[in-house]
Amino acid sequence: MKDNIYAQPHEALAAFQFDESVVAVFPDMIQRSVPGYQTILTGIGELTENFSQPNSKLYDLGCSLGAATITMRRKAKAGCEIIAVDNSSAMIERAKEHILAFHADVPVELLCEDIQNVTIENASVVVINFTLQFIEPEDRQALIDTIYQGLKPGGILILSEKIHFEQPAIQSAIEHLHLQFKRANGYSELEIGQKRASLENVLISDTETTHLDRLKTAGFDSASIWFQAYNFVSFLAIKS
Ligand code: GEK
Repeated sequence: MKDNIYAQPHEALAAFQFDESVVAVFPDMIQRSVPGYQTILTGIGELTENFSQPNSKLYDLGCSLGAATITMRRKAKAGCEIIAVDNSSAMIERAKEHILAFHADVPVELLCEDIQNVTIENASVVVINFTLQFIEPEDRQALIDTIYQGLKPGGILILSEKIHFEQPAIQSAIEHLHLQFKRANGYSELEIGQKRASLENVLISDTETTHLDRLKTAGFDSASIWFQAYNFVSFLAIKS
């Protein structure tokens, strides 16, 4: 279903929420808004094949409709279990239907919960695909610390985020590329403007340096960007 949530003028723009109206159009919305989304999902599958460990847990934190869960499930090693978490009940209900539609041996537990309250244990792969950016900035380090502690040696964190750039000229040039991407995907100026206003103070981006420093502080001594499309990046951090 096509995303036209912001196609008409909204008199009072409410802060963006992952409610039923968003769930209905979510696959279309994320494909048309996030450059590289599909390639990141493919990479999550490949990294799961390489790094999942038999009889361990895989986590998809902020799972939405379960796109990353579905790609991990195809590639996970024997005896793995996936825990997929989202605090929007509308997302979790729809994710259940999506995931049940695919037959696989790897069990999936779906939790409607704040990702900050989830116990991470015996983990070989943890994915946070475009969700840390919705957590209060002062709470982000604690979450990354918890993930590091719950990972087994050799386990990985895949963290995808929208970022911003320290140099204003670079920020403006790359933001323009993203705007052109949305225009090319059929979003009008009205839609782009209203969506941006509704995400203000809801999606708070960090810089690449802030992310890498946070990963290092948590204990990861190997961490790098493995994918970037404009201002959308994915980091790979490996626990030694
Ligand atoms: C994908 N990973 O398709 N606890 C749990 N869930 C949360 C929280 C929180 N504190 N805050 C936000 N969410 C997905 C895409 S979307 C990204 C992730 C986007 C959830 C929220 O309900 C939404 O489903 C998801 O995080 C972010 O690979 O829409 O830009």
